[in-house]
Amino acid sequence: MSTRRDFIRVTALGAAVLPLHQTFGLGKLFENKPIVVSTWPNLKANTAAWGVLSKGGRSLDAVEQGGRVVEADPTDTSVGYGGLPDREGRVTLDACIMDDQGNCGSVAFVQGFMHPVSIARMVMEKTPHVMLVGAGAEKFALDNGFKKENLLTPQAEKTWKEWLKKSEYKPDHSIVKPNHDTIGILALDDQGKLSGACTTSGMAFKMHGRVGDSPIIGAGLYVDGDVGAATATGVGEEMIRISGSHTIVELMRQGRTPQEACEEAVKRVIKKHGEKAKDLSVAFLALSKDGVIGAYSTNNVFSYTLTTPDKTNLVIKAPSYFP
Ligand code: SD4
Repeated sequence: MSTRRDFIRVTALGAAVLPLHQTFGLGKLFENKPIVVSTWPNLKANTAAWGVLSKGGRSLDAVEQGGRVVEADPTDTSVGYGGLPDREGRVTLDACIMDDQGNCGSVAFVQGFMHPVSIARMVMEKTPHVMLVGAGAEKFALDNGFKKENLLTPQAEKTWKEWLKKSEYKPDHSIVKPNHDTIGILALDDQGKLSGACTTSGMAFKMHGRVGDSPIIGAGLYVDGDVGAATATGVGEEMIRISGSHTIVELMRQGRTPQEACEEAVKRVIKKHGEKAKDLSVAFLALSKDGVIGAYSTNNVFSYTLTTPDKTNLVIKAPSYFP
């Protein structure tokens, strides 16, 4: 059954208004490449990625560019500049990137750099490692020409000071609005190559040193060029526990559709938490190598943004376990 809540009209890019994920988004095979899909209403990210893909560029460049736009946006309080700090008032960032060949790079607990997704890409391309964290990642960034800057905006500082009055940590993604909008972005280029990236400032007011799912290959992001890709948003501890994105890609390899695979991953979270998962947002987005999309969430807060060659940009409400 269609409802108005199944999609949100997109005006920023002059998009066509098309109905429902049932007929348009989820489960449909997009034969015409390229495709880009990202978590939350992330039109800026998709537009940046599309700028690369529409010129025949690589999906790896597209997902990096998509992530960078959100990292530089001070109004997104879950990613990069303007991200809400931890409980000590420090903005600490996590990001990763992966291509269709199993190449991947990741940084976690990085402070003072606007573009962790690009540092992650450099880890992938210039080091023998997959993941650098904290001071080591920051030194690597400085050595490679990244500029150190203050990422705590006056607005984020104000929100943190307000939070300090009660100092109550609620990892409830649906209620704590500022925790939304971590970007996970998946792209399929016109050569049929898949890539993904994920970047975040993590859960607002987390403990200093906490790292979520977003920089962890297999939890917040996984790509296998022979199968598909998946990414996640929500309370990262839950995705880590089930290796969520890797689980989804493996289920797809075994023949599940991207939608079925996302639903199974969410059900594993539900199995642990039962009714409590209503207040525990965990959402997955998947794209198969053929261009089929899946999206599913524990609760009714998740939407994703889809861009395809017919110049459609849609923000689409994902189905959820709890209505
Ligand atoms: C984390 N998964 O650090 C991230 C938070 C998130 O939108 O997705 N925010 O746990």
